[in-house]
Amino acid sequence: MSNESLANLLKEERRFAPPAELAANANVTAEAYERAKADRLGFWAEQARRLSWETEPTEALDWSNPPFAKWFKDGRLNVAYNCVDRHVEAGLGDRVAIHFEGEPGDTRAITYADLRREVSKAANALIELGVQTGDRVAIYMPMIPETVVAMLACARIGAPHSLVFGGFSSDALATRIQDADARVVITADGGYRRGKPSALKPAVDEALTQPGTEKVRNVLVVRRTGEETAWTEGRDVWWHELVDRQSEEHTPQAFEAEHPLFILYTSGTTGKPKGILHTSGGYLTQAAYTHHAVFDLKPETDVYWCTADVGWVTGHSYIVYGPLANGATQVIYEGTPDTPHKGRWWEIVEKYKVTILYTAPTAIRTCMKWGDDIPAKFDLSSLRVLGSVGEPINPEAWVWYRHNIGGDRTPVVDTWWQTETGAIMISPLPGVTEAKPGSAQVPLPGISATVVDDEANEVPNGSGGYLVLTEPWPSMLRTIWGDDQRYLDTYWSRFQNRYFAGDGAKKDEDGDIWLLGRVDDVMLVSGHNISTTEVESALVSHPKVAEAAVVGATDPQTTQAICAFVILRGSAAEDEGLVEELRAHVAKHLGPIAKPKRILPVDELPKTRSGKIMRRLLRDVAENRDLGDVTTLTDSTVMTLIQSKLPGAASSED
Ligand code: 6R9
Repeated sequence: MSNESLANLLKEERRFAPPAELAANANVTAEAYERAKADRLGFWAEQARRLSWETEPTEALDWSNPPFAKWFKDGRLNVAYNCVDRHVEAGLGDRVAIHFEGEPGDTRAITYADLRREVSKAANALIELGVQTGDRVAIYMPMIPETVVAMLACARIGAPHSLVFGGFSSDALATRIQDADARVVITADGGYRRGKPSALKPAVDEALTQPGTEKVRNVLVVRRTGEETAWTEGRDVWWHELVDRQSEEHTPQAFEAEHPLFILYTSGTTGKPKGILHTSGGYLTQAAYTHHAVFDLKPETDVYWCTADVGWVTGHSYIVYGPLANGATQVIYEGTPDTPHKGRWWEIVEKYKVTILYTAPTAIRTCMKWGDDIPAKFDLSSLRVLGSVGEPINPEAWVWYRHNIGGDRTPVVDTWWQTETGAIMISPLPGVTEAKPGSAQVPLPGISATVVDDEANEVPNGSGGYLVLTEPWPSMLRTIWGDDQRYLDTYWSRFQNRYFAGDGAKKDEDGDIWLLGRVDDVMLVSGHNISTTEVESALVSHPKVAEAAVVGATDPQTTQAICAFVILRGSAAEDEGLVEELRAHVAKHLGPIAKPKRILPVDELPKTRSGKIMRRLLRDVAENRDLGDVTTLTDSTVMTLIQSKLPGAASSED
């Protein structure tokens, strides 16, 4: 699409009605909001019946000791049975659960019957290693089917897993092993990334030399790359030697609905990472319901693909637990989107006839930067629903996604949620909501959220403030592992009886919710609160800008001064005139107060491995401070490059 027509689309402030056919056959219709409003707990009790319980729960919520929730507490179920066995028992054993696409081009189709065999064998293997119900298992793996099998095997025997993203360092892994007090680590020799094997096992070996990890008895190692791997006799065990010889029979035992399912660490802004604890029945209920409702999943015909890494919460809820509980067929891809060429994702969509795609704004903006001609070479006509998660999606990227990937046919669902919420909370419904590019819009049926001011008063339409969740929800975190007080302090102390999400938000004139980024990212400029997201969105709406990151730098005159880092689109030249043009463009969009004081064109932005911009580091640069911890960056050389571009800095070639 030409930049001009994109600008026109946006200017009209277009609304996108659901496609008629999708609306007519939608899994969830507008009536669900009414039903949930009339009887919220009854609504969730009804959703819990999507699952197969050994003992049906008689009560939805026990909130007698807030904010420590118990959902479906007298119900008993096995999560892995719900994700695997029950589909085989229903005669769907031949349905493909996972189409695996390795980065080098190797493929595997794994049916639900295959999955049951593999998960049963892995569960038997863990038992042979002495793993007992309640023991924690750390999983440090690439994006391969064994990762899903390992997670389900843990769930099957009631051993909570703790996934550590494969891109994390050995230090990050060691901290998480210590905090969760894990007994076994499941890993691989490595995986494929950017066309090469990338080792994982050495980081595990290194982590296990650190104090506090002594209780790890075994390391179970999947052979993926076949590269030479150091071996500790007696501790290390090959997956293919141990798992392959196990019995294919394993009878799943039911656990209480509140039995811990997993711990997943999220890096707080400061201090040690928080181990977010999720339990079984409520989590699976909401993961399954939201996957059914938000993506309109028709398990008989859809091919679903979530591009997240399984090491993030999106991978837990929307690769493993939600889709498999719903009996979906999905694609799992191991590698990077540009290997061996920048059209790899679109080639995969064409090959598997993917119908539902769920990805992140950072990936969409990268594809915009690479150019419209790349997806245009592939047949993407199978797609019918597109999803976005992880960050606010700016209207330009939203419209680009719908047009260039969705062929102007598909709804785009912008889904707001967090590791802590466990599942999607605020999102349009593809067959119901008239979509507004850039807005997550409305809480899902059964979810209560609003925006409040500093004094906890709900703000009127047209105003901004803090996003809060006003009622407990089934997939909510239960606590921070081993630290109930930190759970109370972090989420429940800012506003009484309300969960504070840490995000800024505004309500528009219709009451629809727009996310404005983390509140730590709101800038104070001459007495005005200005959201980094809004300035970034204004910058990206300029035809020459592909990506932008904005921070507030301490300033003697204005408290904070707006400092912007921009990546230019392919051919745009970097000169004095351009910086002035961009400053004027922001002033025109948001008013002169939001005009950035400095704009710095850069080649890359520092991002966490899940694609979120690390504004803390950019603030350090903008304030000429030494950089703190950069270990969670995808590419730590990015910061050196950015610093070398600062006026007065020595060139990195010197
Ligand atoms: C699922 C996930 C949570 C934070 C969250 C918010 C941001 C996620 C968003 C979004 C605007 C969306 N976020 N989805 N912001 N619109 N659709 O990303 O979990 O890694 O824990 O991050 O991500 O700031 O508070 P997590």
